[in-house]
This record gives sequence, C-alpha cells and structure tokens, in this order.
Amino acid sequence: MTKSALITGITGQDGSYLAELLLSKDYKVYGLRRRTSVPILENIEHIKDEIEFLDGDLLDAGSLINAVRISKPDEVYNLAAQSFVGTSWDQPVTTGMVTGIGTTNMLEAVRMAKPDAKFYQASSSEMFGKVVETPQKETTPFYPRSPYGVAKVYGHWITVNYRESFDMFACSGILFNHESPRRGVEFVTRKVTDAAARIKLGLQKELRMGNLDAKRDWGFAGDYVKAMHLMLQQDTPDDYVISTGEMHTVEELVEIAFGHVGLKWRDYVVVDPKFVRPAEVDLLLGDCTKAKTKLGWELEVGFEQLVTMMVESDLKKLGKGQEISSR
Ligand code: NAP
Ligand code: G4F
Repeated sequence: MTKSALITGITGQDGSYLAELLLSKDYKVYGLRRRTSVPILENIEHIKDEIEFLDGDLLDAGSLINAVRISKPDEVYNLAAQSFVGTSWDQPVTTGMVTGIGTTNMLEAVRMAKPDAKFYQASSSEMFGKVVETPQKETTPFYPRSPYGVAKVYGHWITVNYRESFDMFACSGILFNHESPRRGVEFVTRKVTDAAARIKLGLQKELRMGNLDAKRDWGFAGDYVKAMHLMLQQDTPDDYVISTGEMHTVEELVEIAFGHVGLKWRDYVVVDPKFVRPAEVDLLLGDCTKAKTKLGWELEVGFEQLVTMMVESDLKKLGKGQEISSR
C-alpha cells in the first residue's frame, strides 16, 4: 500500500530533497506551506505538481491540526524552522516560537489527529554548541550557544517527552551541517560558493566574512534526508546523530571554492566584524556510529565534492557556468 507523508518546511533545502526521495519511493507527499507575498518555490519547482500543498504555519496550531486531519499521514517530518543561527540573535522570540514551540504545536496536532503517525523532528548539532566532548554523539550533553540552539534543545526534548508520555513514535535526528546547491545564500557554504562564482564572472569584487577559524562537519543534504527516512522505518523510535565524522575550517571551505575557479582567496576575502557572532560554536564533529550500525546509513558525497558541486551550480545559475568550467 502507498504510504503518505506530511512534510513541514517543504520549500526549504531539506524539504525539497526529502520530497524527491519520498516521491521516488511512491509516497503520497503533502507539504505544509505558509502564505508568502510571492510564492517560494525555487527548490521544488520541478516536483511541485506531484505534491499536495496544505496551508499552514507552525505558529498556528489549528492550521496544523487541519493539515494532519486532511493528509492522515503515515509519517510526519517536521523540518520547518527559523533555521539561520545569525538571525536568531536579531529575532530571538520568533526563533523560540517557531523553532521551539512550533515543534510542540506539530506534536500536538499529530497527537490529536493521527496519533499513530511516525514523527521526525529536525534536531541540530547546534545543540552541542560549546562542546563538552569531541566527537559529539547521542549521549553528549547539550550546551547551546545561540537562541536558535536553545530553541532546538527545547524541540528535541519535547519530542523525547511526547515519545515517553504518549507512547508516540517520535524520533529526533541530530543532524550536523548539511549543504547543497539549494542551501540559502546566507549560510556560509553557499555564501562562499556564490561569491566565488560571482567574483570569477566579474559580478562581485570581494567577499566579507566572519570567523574563518570555525570548524564544522559538513555533509550533503541529499545523503542526510535518507537518514531521516530510515529513522521512521525502524520498529522502535530513537534519536540518531547524522554526520560525516570529518571536520574542516571555514578557511578550508573558502580555499577549495576559490581554488576551483582558479582564484587565490586571500586576494578577495575580507574579515568583517559584522559577521562575527556574539557567541560562537568553535567546532562541531559528529560520531554517527549508531546511525551506521542501526540504520545502515551511509554517506556518498565527500566535502570537496560537495563544495565543487555547489560552485559549479552557482556558476551555472549565474549564467555562464558551462563556458567557464569547460575552459
Ligand atoms: P531551510 O532551508 O531554512 O528551510 C526552512 C523551512 O521552514 C522553509 O520551508 C520555511 O518556509 C519553513 N518555515 C519557516 N518558518 C515557518 C513557519 N512559521 N511555519 C511553517 N513553515 C516555516 O532549512 P533546512 O536547511 O532545510 O533545514 C531543515 C530543518 O533542519 C530545520 O528545522 C533546521 O533547523 C534543521 N537543521 C538543519 C541543518 C542543516 O545543516 N541544514 C542541520 C540540523 C538541523 P519558507 O520557504 O516559507 O521560508
Ligand atoms: O553556515 P552557518 O551559518 O551555519 P551554522 O551556524 O553552523 O548553522 C547551520 O548548521 C546547524 C547544524 O549545526 C543547523 F542547525 C542550522 O540550522 C544551520 O543550518 O555558519 C557556519 C560557521 C559559523 O561558525 C559561522 O560563524 O561559519 C561561520 N562563518 C564565518 N563567516 C560564517 C561567516 N557564517 C555565515 N553564515 N556567514 C559568514 O560570513
């Protein structure tokens, strides 16, 4: 029998890759979409006719109950969030409401309208923040360093609590940074690959950056959504770290991206205090042994391949990609 899934955050990076994956597995896919002044469909333009959209917002509990009632999903993937760490200092209340309380709204909607649905919560390695051990695994204590991280800790624990209180099949995926050509341009990877492409094409002169020493464990979003799906195919709900187990600095990222288009990054990158965060997460490195062993999850795309894929995509988007990369 065909399964059905409801995805919140369907217009975002992960929502689009997850929708593709589920459609390829013959799922009926419902996507929760909020009203915007102009449609935000770039990531899902190619599959939008295969998705049934439902109007809703994580802040509007009634709209979520309605969406669950209509879709009667076998699986719910709660990916919607105010997901940019930088913005969470400018909009801490909105971030707390959407990224934190929004999770409870979604869990309540499932509990009321389809309590046997399997539930996935998009938790984050940002919860480890000022890390107390390295590498970080499922048992590592949390020490969030931003309003976003704090909101995600709330979302994580409320998911665990609903599993324990109401016997719901609720899983939390603690995902480390994952990127793709569909990543928002404010995040560091895409900011860098977009700028490298623009500078190469003569459309931009310099790149203003924050902390180049920060270290992250960066993977490919297309690989990570497979882990989300695998978590909901298990017999018992659990929480899993998803990561590559490799760490790179922002400087390495810049070097690879600029190097790919034949530029020396030091000629273009300027450190600007405006992009330095009030409290930094210095390093994140995940241990995903549990996911590999229990879920059989494997990643396919490595760091350098990811960065060059994104640069190539940005060159192409900016219009002159093919000519440049074939030179
Ligand atoms: P993203 O590209 O920023 O997508 C966020 C999605 O949430 C968008 O579809 C957005 O809709 C939607 N949204 C925001 N506020 C909403 C609201 N009030 N009601 C309903 N929808 C709302 O994020 P992503 O990278 O795909 O990440 C997906 C999830 O995983 C997020 O929860 C993020 O915090 C979490 N996460 C991401 C990473 C990562 O490295 N990417 C790592 C760990 C955890 P609009 O298009 O209308 O703005
Ligand atoms: O790309 P970022 O903005 O991602 P960040 O803060 O690690 O958060 C992302 O990953 C989390 C998982 O760990 C997700 F939960 C979250 O939703 C989001 O997807 O920044 C990465 C690093 C930071 O240390 C930042 O200080 O890059 C550093 N950085 C240096 N210069 C910069 C810049 N970040 C941005 N966005 N812009 C800069 O100019």
